[in-house]
Amino acid sequence: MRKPAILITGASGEIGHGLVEHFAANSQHDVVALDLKPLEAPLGGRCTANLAGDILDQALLQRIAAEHDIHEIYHLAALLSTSAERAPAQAHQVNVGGTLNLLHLAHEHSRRSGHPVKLLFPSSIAAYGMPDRATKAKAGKVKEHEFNAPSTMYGCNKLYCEHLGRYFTLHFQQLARDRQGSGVDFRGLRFPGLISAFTMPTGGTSDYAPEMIHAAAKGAPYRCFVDEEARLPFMAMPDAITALTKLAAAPAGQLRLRTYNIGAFSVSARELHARVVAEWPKADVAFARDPARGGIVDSWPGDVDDTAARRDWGWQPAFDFERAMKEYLIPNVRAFYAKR
Ligand code: AKB
Repeated sequence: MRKPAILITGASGEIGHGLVEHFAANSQHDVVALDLKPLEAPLGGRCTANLAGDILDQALLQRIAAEHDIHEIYHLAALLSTSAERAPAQAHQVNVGGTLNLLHLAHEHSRRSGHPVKLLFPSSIAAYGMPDRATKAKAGKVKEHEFNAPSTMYGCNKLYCEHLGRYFTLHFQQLARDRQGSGVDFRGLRFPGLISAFTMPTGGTSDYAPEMIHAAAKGAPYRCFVDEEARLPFMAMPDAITALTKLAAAPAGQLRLRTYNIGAFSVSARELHARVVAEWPKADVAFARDPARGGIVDSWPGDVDDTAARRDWGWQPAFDFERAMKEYLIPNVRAFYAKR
């Protein structure tokens, strides 16, 4: 009997680092990491397989499914919002084509192995499209079904993939005479902007928050591309890992949605800046709004309503803004740069 395996795509990214560490410490499953470049040591060494390759490479995906008994897929590989806006065709290929490949892999593997395959999908607040700042301010915490007209390629990709996942789980091949279902159990989360103490995001638009904190800790100047009034929901990375693993463990019968909002705290760039300066009084931050990237931030909600996640699978963030700064970000970011 082969051991059950967890496949993590985009394993070298921010969430991937946290997930690999989590599974290496807490899971008996094999961990198969896949990214364009392999995970660096020592994290790569903690995986059963540490593979370099592309989610658009069908032959590679088939080989992975043949060599490992995959029970869960954490499909993290994606081009984030700023990168996707700069290369929309490539973003569609990677974000949509890649997700479709993973859904097919999950389906084929379930058919061959006889057990369901869970596909955990990080969607995003980018799936929303707020028409203007006034509406955003008035809307407050948005629910999953509201304002679903994103204005970015990345947001369109994420929203469509949520629907693909729902289709595979509930309606796959609905016209087939001997309809058997796909065997795919898709579970999505709309993440807010994520902030890690140990890694820096690349290619996103919520990146100004981690960039400001890390720049202050390094003593580097930071030119912030949103204005002080810009507001987004954010989450500390440990809560993002908790959310993914908790949603994966939830009994299927309890899940009334296929994709859930999850919230932790909502802050404006002004509030973030004030907290950064309170910790690093010499922080050199200048606000110079880039109309395009600032406009994307304005099109995302200022906060999310995560009642459904709390009700269905007990979502509860551990870190509000103050706790995230005081207990997670400040000490870890300080220690990180002290070593360099
Ligand atoms: C991005 O900025 O693109 C991501 C996201 C909000 O999904 N961090």
